[in-house]
Amino acid sequence: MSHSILPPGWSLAESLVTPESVYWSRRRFIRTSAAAGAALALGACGSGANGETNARTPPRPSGPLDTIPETPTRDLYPGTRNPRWAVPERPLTERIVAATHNNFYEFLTDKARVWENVGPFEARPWTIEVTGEVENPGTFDLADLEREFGLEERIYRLRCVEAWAMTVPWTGFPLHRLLSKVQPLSSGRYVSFLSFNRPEQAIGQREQPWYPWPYYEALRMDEAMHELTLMTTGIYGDPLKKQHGAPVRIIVPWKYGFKSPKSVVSLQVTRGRPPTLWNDLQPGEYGFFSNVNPDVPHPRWSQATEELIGQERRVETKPLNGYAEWVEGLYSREVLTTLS
Ligand SMILES: Nc1nc2c(c(=O)[nH]1)N[C@H]1C(S)=C(S)[C@@H](COP(=O)(O)O)O[C@H]1N2
Ligand SMILES: [Mo]
Repeated sequence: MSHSILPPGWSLAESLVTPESVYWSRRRFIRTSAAAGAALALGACGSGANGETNARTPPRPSGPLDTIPETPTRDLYPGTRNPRWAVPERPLTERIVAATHNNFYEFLTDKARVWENVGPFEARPWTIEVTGEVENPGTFDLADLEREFGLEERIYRLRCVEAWAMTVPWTGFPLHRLLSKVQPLSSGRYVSFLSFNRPEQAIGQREQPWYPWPYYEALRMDEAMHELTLMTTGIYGDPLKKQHGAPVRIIVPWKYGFKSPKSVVSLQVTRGRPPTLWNDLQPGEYGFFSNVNPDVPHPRWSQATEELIGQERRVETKPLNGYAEWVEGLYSREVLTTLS
């Protein structure tokens, strides 16, 4: 078995056959939903593949949509749609397509089958610890934060560095709400994020020990405070499915997807620039900023176009993923024109 590091683009060739893998995962879904339907007809206490909260999530989900953890804030979903953030030029990705095309290496590197492995992961209850250069550090219950800040729905483009893309309705609250609550000191110039570390619940953490778990990412303070940066707790009007990073992940829509860490357990506000996982593993391929830029190719492939997953077509990639008018002012020319 190879123990070499497999960077986000290792399976690019596979992405060329994605319509087929989507097709096969749909077949599997149709089969498993039929089985779930039969179980219901027999009076089994079904965990429906319909987005309902499950009393207990079984070790193996019955289908890709059956991975929503029991959520104490279920009544807050769907959040209020914020019409300011829409993607008028292309349709939403279908929820089953999004649920069966995931990068979540803590579970599996095969995107079509991540969902099959997330059952043992306990996504609620959940706390977020905030430490570092802040006035009010603390550990916050996610449900309390959701109630305090309220939830809104925003449709964003999602662009993976592997040159595929989706169009997704996320639910959440802006990260700046949480940061304002803890009050960063003037010495706090960056925010780093840590994902969970539970090898007993995540087969990919057990079986791929060569990745430096837990997943770690970071933003500059102005990026973290930007209105677009979303603490994301839901997708398609429901709480996040586990394969999308339940119960809370960051979404930074103008950056490549790996800058949006899933299942985040802590934030640290720091003086210096924190290390980030993919930049540490392959600095020549993945920069700290990693803003979407069609004019700067990855060293191994072009970033000029992207495949819209589930639609079997490619479109041109937009500078800063279509968010240039809101975020271009954050960056120097150097950052905007190079792999940085
Ligand atoms: N903890 C963690 N976060 C992660 C990843 C991961 O493997 N682990 N993959 C990233 C990548 S490469 C992408 S493209 C997006 C995919 O999000 P989605 O599966 O919800 O579409 O999650 C990002 N966040
Ligand atoms: Mo990605």
